Amino acid sequence: MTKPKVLVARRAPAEVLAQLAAHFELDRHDGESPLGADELRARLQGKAGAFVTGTERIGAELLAACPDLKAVCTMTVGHNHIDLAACTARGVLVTNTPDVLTETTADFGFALLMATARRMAEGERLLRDGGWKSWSWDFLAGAEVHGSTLAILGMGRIGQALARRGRFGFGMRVIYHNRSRLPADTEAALGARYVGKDELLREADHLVLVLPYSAEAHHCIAAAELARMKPTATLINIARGGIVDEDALAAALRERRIAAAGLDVFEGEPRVNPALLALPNVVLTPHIASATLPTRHAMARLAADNLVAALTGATPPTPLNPEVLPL
Ligand code: 8YV
Repeated sequence: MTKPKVLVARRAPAEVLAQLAAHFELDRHDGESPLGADELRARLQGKAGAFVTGTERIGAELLAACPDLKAVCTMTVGHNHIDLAACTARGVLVTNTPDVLTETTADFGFALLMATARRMAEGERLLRDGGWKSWSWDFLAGAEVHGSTLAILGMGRIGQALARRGRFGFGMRVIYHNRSRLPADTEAALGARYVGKDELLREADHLVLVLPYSAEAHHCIAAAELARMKPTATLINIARGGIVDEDALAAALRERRIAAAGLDVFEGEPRVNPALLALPNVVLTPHIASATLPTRHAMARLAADNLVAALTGATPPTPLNPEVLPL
């Protein structure tokens, strides 16, 4: 029996490639840069499945040009790079990788918050540049983390993992805003209080963005929202770059209308807005919130498990549009 053909669009761990190769005929793109749109379309011809990451855009036009495609399994929890409605309309299954990266991503979110509030990157740069000459009472003095107000926009799995760290690790007051309010017992267990978006912005000492990206979330933190924040506040984004209007953020940081920002995601990544690069009070990291080896292995395994299940008639563990099943 011939094996179904599958495109593995980015490098993946060896054990995951071996698992996929046991079931499928693989076409692997092992280059360090993602395939361009035309090349992706060409390589998907005749493929029943695709193992992708956040760098592959799967839109309606591409789907129309790849009629054999039955399953797109992404090694990410966020899936704004995939047109889910278009996939569903064509009966193409989409899966993502929730849960396995929650704690790791929350760890990084907290690390970025700490580094930003306590000016760690600025201090490190200054020291390496030979700028550490002496001591003074306000030398690199930052914002307090323990006992301050942690404001979380987007209270899904990662938001809740951040809330636990803030509440129980650092004795923070936790407030959140989300499309839907959590059940009362979940709020109580997290020690988190639901507030409107305005109150969230006004009360935040540290505002962390962990909401999924959508048309509605595009630039939902822009000049008007930044103007509501305290001048001492920090803003952390570990969700998607497009949620923040980067020009408005750069202006607010430059004019010290907010104190600092920590960004792991960018609107045009891997390009970074030059206005942000020019500022001292922003910590910039290259989209690495889920980047530990155990977590990246778990993400790749889950994406592969989904693909194998989808194309062998089994039930995929984490489908986004299970209504298209069976394929
Ligand atoms: C990915 C992420 O590593 O899962 C997500 O949604 O943002 C990260 O964990 C990133 O998208 C690269 O593919």
